[in-house]
Amino acid sequence: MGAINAVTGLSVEDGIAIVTINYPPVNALSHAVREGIVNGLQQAIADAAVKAVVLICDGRTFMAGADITEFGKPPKAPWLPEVIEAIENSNKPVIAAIHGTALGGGLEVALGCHYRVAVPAAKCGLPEVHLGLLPGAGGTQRLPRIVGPEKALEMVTSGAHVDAKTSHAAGLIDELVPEGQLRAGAIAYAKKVVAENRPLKKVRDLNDKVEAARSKPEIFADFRKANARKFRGFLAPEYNIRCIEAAVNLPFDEGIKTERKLFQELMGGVQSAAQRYVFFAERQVWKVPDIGDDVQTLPIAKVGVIGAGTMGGGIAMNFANAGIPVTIVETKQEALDRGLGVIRKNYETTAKRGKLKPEDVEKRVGLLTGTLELEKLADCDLIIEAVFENMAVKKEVFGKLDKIAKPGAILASNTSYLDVNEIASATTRPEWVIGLHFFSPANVMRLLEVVRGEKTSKQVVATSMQLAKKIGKIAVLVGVCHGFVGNRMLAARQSQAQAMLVEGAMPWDVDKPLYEFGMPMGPFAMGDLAGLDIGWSKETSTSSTVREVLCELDRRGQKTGAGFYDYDEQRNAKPSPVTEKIVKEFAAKAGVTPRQISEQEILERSLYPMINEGAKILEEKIALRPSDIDIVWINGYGWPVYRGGPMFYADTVGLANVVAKLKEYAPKLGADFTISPLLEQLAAAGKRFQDLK
Ligand code: 3H9
Repeated sequence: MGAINAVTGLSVEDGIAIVTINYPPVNALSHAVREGIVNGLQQAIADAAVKAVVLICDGRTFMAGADITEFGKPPKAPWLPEVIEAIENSNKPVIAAIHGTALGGGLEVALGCHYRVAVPAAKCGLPEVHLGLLPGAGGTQRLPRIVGPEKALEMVTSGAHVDAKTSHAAGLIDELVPEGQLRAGAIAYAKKVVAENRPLKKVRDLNDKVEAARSKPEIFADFRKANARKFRGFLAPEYNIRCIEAAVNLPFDEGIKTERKLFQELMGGVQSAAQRYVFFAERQVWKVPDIGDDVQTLPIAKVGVIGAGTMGGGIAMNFANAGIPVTIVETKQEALDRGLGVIRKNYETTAKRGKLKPEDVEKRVGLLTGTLELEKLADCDLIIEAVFENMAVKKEVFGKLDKIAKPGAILASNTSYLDVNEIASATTRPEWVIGLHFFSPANVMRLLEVVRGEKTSKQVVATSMQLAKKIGKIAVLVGVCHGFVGNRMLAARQSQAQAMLVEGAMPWDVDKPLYEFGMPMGPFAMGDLAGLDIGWSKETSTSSTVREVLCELDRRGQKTGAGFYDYDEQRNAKPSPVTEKIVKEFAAKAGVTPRQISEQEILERSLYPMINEGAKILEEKIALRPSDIDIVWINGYGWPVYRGGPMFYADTVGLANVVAKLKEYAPKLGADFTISPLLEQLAAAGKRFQDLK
């Protein structure tokens, strides 16, 4: 095979030119790849012996998209749309040979080809929306011309990877070739195209499906309406929809102009910058600087979970879902039966929704064994304690586990606040102890804080991170402090929410700007959802906070139909006159004249103290990087991904602005409030959190 450039090869077999891209890991369409395709194609066209061209990739996948690392840098010709134009205008048929994932710009290249073949395991998709973008190399104009506007709308706004069989049925793939025989299959297909003298099929000229939709504007109106909740706050889905609309209503070249304009607008905006940052942050989070590939992970073939409550049950489900047997321990038969019953019901509900096969319900439930004896955990490779959040109780459990667990077993606590070092001190093997902080509901939430104790061994950390990946979590490695990363920052926000109540804001006044900022709900609505009585008891209640008084009135949140808000049967929230009265009484008791607090102040006092706490977390090396903190907030608390997480958001506000506001609000931020020196230093130097390396 001749070399076109460092990443592209060209060979000719029996009149078929094969342009091969080899740019690991994912054959992203970097400058060299684009150049290689164009030059390879030109040589093939110039060679009179060549009758058709196959475009194929080495390695694990077909091109997985534009090279995201080049975004934001000055563009270098040939630009991707030019590459695709060159392919489409080739006077010899070009056939894309797809394996792995043809994504984004990769699928757009394939759509520029005259024909597409793929192996059955291949997938196609336009996932640009996840980067806050739209397919900017003709994808929004060509896709609906093949699959129709309805399916195209779904694909570009969901970014879904569509399997080869479905793609074939939709016309996106012309022929499936046997697994492992892509090259030979593609060459054979190319020969067939030549032998049958098939036309140079240009997708841009296929107008039937878009024309048929031209008189049906309701397609778009209905789609927008049906997805309004899902798309709330995001720009990219709407921009993608507008492009498909343009494909339907405008000639191809005009549609392309619309696509280009909207693509550039998104690319220059803060949402896409945030989402691209998150893309890399999600991959960075797995990298632990002092743990290299030389650290061997341990096999985890059997897991023990102590506690069959909401948390323990959810945790156990994660492992059963991954095919790992779990032994669940409870202290009372009734609690054990209840816990196992809830798990079964959860699986059955999922099956009823069509998301799980009935036989899989039995398979997963079959992997769970309940017991009342802690000794039954003796053969587990990992034991996760999910008992009451109390240090004495946890230490007692770990003391017992130390005697029961086999040597080499990982002993994990699901504590959400407590000192993992102290818990470990109850054992004779602190190097085997780690925190695995799942978020509720544990079988649903993606985040796992992996809490590394002072003595936790590297092997235990590496195994926990690997296991997290296996059970579909995104793991963030954190150090020991009260509340770790997520809950420690949450506490900073909650204390301001409480303070603003006393100053004159109602719960709904505080919640509104946070919801509009993009959070799933504000702090008071969140309290109502979780239950206001967590950690509250009638016997010890002293009416000293609004929450306590609400609980005393049996307003314990959504589950009792009332909390900070009143709820109707459908659990719709309404501001409550009862709560309003209580809040006003508290303000009066504190001698405060209630004032109107602006939405801007509410937002700043909710978010900036969190950012300050995040900076302290970095100073104390509790988190490895600012982007890890952002991953915690996006995946554990629903921080809007288009704002990139609290630390990224702070960078967009400007750290000097954050510091100035914190100083202005300082008298209201509580007696213990101090500004993080790191935050002040960065602000003074005109730097961002992203500049920390
Ligand atoms: C686009 O195409 C725009 C066009 O429409 C218009 C242009 C004008 N670029 O995820 P992994 C890296 S936008 C650069 O761990 P997996 C990734 O950072 C693009 N780098 O592997 C990682 O690096 P490291 C539309 C990329 O097997 C390594 O590759 N396309 C790119 O779990 C391995 O990645 C997409 O959005 C890229 N495009 O999953 C697809 N992609 O090892 C984005 C990956 O240093 N990619 N890297 O951490 C994916 O969804 C997954 O990477 C993929 C493989 C499914 C392909």
